[in-house]
Amino acid sequence: MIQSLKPISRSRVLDELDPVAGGGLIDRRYFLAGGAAIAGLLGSTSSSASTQDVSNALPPWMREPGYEPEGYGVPSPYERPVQRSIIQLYEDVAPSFRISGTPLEHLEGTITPNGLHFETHHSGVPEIDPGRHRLLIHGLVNRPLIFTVDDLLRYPTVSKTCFVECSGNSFFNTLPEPRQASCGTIHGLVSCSEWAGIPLALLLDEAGVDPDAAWLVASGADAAGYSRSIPLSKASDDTLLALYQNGERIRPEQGYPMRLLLPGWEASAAVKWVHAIKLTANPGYTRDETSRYSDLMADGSAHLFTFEMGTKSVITRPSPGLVLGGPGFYDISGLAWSGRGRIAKVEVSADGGQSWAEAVLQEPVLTQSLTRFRIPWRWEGGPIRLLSRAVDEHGHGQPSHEAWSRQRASNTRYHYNAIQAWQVQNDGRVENVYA
Ligand SMILES: Nc1nc2c(c(=O)[nH]1)N[C@H]1C(S)=C(S)[C@@H](COP(=O)(O)O)O[C@H]1N2
Ligand SMILES: [Mo]
Repeated sequence: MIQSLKPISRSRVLDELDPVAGGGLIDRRYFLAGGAAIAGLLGSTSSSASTQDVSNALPPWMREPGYEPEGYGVPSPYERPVQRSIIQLYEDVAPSFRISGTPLEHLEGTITPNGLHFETHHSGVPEIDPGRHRLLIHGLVNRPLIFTVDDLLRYPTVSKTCFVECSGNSFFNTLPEPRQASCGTIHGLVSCSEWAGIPLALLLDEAGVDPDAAWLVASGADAAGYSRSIPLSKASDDTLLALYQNGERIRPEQGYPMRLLLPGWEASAAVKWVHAIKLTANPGYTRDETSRYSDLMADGSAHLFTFEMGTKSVITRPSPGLVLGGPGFYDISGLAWSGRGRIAKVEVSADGGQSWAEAVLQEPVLTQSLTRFRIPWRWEGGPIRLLSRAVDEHGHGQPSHEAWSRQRASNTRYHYNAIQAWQVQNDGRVENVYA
């Protein structure tokens, strides 16, 4: 779906605003000023109404009672076009492998609706009967344990808001030429939810971890038997056995009835439908972590177990999938995140990187979570290049596309976190470019 963005046309208030950087960026403090200024600005978008318009045009929903509510709601039918973009990657070798990106360009705020969470399935979505699902903890432990779902639901629960990002997110940008696709297709293998579940440390403690154990191998109950090795240090730190996603039990696509959640680490290691956790002295070097998810570098080396996700940002509005409906005022809006902590600063450029202005970060800025940034902008029409760059609280920023590509082998596609540039065309269309 390509959606047209309507600008706010000129007004006295807008014309008085001072630019802070090239290409029409306006001081972010404008958003912070709130109240009067915003009201003046909105006044200029709506057309003036008369009492006659209002009474003549009574729509049907104002004349008769509406439909009966249902026990579980769905979005308005008018929002049906807002969908994940589903891609089949390996048609020949793995026909049930699917990825689907969150349609970032159509969403606001930082929490991903459950029905639009991105997905990666190596062999489809298993239909698990929770009554028959078991979690086994074994290997280098004092006493192997088996849990039912009901057992686990009685444990003390904690919740954590964090992003989940596939290490293959943005892989289109590792191709020699920039692919033209929607923002969500390119960058949507990232989502953010409030997860709740049991600290894995609690269950490991109950099993009694042998001092020789330094890793665990977690396996899923899908037909792929998807398995990944995780260092014990992470498993006994902030790893969750997640049972809930944004308040409700985890969706089948996200791992119902339970999955691992590794805040800040690549989602690929967060085993869904987890049913076995084996404590080991060494990594398992499973198929799923050797055939994929290792980083090939330009010097010929391969980096395994590069779990932490880098600092990243992307402007979601405007972005490909949206079209600017003419010159005027827009609010540039985007997402920034870092696997290492909080986002400290996001800067935006509207002149291809010659000048930059600081965006507003929407509170609360949570660690290892999507952070919304915004900056007001006046588009005069004509081609313009928009970029964003984020820095986290530890000073980690984003490389240029060129710098990222220089370090990596030409056929690698994981952990891409370079600065994204969007080219706004004369006609308001937005294209993916490398800068
Ligand atoms: N059992 C199992 N776990 C899995 C996968 C899978 O195919 N099977 N895919 C992994 C990959 S590659 C990613 S990116 C995340 C995706 O999580 P999501 O589908 O909830 O977004 O799950 C991971 N855990
Ligand atoms: Mo992934």
